[in-house]
Amino acid sequence: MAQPSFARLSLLFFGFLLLFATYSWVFGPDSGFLSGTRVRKTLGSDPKLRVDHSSDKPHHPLDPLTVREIERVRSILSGHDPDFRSGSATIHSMALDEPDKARVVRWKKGNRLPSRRAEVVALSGGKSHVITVDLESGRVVSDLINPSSGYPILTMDDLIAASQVPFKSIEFNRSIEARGVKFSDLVCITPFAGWFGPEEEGRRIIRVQCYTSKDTPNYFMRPLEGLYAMVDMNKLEVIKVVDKGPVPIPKAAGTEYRYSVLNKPVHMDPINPISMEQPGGPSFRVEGGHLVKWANWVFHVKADQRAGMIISQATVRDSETGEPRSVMYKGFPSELFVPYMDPEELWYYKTYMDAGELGLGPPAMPLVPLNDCPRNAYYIDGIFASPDGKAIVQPNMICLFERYAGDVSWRHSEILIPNVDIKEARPKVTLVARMATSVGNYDYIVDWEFQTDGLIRVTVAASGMLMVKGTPYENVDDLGDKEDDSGPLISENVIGVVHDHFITFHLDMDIDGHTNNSLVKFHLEKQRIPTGKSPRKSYLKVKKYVAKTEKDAQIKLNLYDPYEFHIVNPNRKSRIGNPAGYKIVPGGNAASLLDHDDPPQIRGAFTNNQIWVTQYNRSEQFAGGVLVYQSHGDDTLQVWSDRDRSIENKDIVLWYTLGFHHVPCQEDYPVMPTVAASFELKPANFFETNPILGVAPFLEKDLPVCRPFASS
Ligand SMILES: *[C@@H]1O[C@H](CO)[C@@H](O)[C@H](O)[C@H]1NC(C)=O
Ligand SMILES: *[C@@H]1O[C@H](CO)[C@@H](O)[C@H](O)[C@H]1NC(C)=O
Ligand SMILES: *[C@@H]1O[C@H](CO)[C@@H](O)[C@H](O)[C@H]1NC(C)=O
Ligand SMILES: [Cu+2]
Repeated sequence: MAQPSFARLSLLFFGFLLLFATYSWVFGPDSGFLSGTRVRKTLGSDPKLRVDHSSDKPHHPLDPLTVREIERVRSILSGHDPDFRSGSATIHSMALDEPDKARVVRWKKGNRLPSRRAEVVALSGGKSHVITVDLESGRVVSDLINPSSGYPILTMDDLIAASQVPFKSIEFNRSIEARGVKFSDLVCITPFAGWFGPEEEGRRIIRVQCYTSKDTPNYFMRPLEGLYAMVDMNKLEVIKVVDKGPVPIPKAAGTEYRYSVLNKPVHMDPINPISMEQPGGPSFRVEGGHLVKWANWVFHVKADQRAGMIISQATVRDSETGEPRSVMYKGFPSELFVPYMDPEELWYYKTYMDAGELGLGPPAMPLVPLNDCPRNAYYIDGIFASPDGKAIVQPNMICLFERYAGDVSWRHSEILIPNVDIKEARPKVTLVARMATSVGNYDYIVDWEFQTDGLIRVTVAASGMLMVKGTPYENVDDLGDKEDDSGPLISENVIGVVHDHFITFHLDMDIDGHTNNSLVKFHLEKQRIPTGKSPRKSYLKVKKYVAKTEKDAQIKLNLYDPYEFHIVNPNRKSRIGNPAGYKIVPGGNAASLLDHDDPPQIRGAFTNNQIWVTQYNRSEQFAGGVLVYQSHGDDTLQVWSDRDRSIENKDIVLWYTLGFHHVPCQEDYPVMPTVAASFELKPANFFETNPILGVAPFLEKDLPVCRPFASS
């Protein structure tokens, strides 16, 4: 057997993240997450428009840490703890420690910025540290050691190192050899540990599972089933190797997905390229790199290592007065939960929480112009800290674009008035902020879409590769009544294991001010009509309930017991006395059906309800806790909400979980077409009337011959 070179090994064994490969592809081998600062940006595909971030300054209190600030945090930490200087302490996440809300809300352009702080989550001496660093004074303000169960986000270095550990074991090597796979064809991924009891305590553990990339880049479809190694990530030792015996490895044929290699005829008439042109240029501006102004909206957008993308201070102008009115202080995907439905030893632990275990930011690769985002898109970079505290740039991580999908924003035509011809229709143009993150096999595309009528739509689309299981069966008929209960056969020797995806959004609604909001539940109650009163026998009546405490706001959706859920400001009334509000409008959804005593569900307890409202608490941002890896579920949204604090006429936070049950099918192979679900935040008695009544229609004369216009 040919001995692979070390370089080849490290490329092959990079584990969970294709990230590394892409970093070196983007930056060249000497840069990216693994080393050094590379500070530049590409706009669209034009390399001439790269932006240098090395001297960026913050312009707004919520602007993310700059390259210089990250470097400063690094030097402050080196002074604080010699382990940072020597490199034995590692930085797992770093973000702006946002100033108090009251300070941010009072801040106006031209004011001095509130003092800049960073929150660093690090591992030092096997312990988790949550460190607050003040950049102005150059001091560490606090250093909490093991504040809860769990460990910080995994770093790329963790995953690379862990994926190589099994090869220290002769037993593991023999298991690979027994499967007839060349070491040079292996790609090993690192499924996260979950948490299943005290024997896993006191050490960071991870599993390593391998695939073959022979004749395909889509190794995810070619598992070496029946084998894993459990690894101690601190000691870089094998804890155990589990080999249940070889299972036939699915074939490579049919797994290719790259257009340049595939050469597969599509039996359809070709679609000519389409793009939306804006002859007058874009209608939005981005000030200071993060503050977006479009139509009647202003909001702040930034990349974040953990949440991927954060929208802050979304403010809409009043349609009557022009007054800027606050809608949402902060919105972001707070945690994900992706439990697989196979209790077997090789699969039971696969219960991912990708935001807190991995972070959605670093795997959010540069977006692909014209395909991930339309031609008129503007791109924003992400800036993160590497494990050794250096700044790294993720170019083109977020895109912003105006969307015109040919939809109608309102219309009416009138026929009953004699001699009056009325046909009024208005086009719907929206503004989208998008990020796409590739957390291992899966890709999530997260969109925040703003409409001029005040509606915000949040959409999550899932694509990428299934996590599949090898099986000896090649045909459903061979399975007979032995049908594998972990999922359907989707190709020869491939089972698509059933699983769920849940994405829990933190939605800090601030309707007209940041302190005084309430949750009002509008219950649609069926009334039975006494015989003889009406030809009808039943109807719906709406009854209002104001939620008093957090337990009144632990909400499960039910089609046969419908409610509307409004966040209102009881102190801000419309002309006719309705409190100004926004309602959350759920879309297609799924609930977690796991039992509440099941360890993954205890950790993922933020999915016990689809909607929650909690009292604002600046420490309660991440629904699965600050430290999620191997957490026991002692710091989740369920725990906070069970404190049952008052939520009436208070600063409150809305949480919404969007979910999919995923029963795989053949179309999901070898890469799945996107599946999307969304929810809306919709004004409800917020405006006095239809806020876009006065908006002009489009006219032919305003749209001359299309010419390409690089809007960014
Ligand atoms: C296992 O195989 C790899 C790749 O051939 C090799 O580098 C490693 O030394 C082997 N491990 C042992 C314990 O022999
Ligand atoms: C707003 O909330 C604060 C804090 O809960 C409370 O003291 C104040 O009375 C409220 N204002 C109104 C107008 O209800
Ligand atoms: C705020 O949140 C933290 C973390 O959950 C908790 O320790 C603290 O008690 C909370 N404060 C209040 C007033 O609920
Ligand atoms: Cu899925």
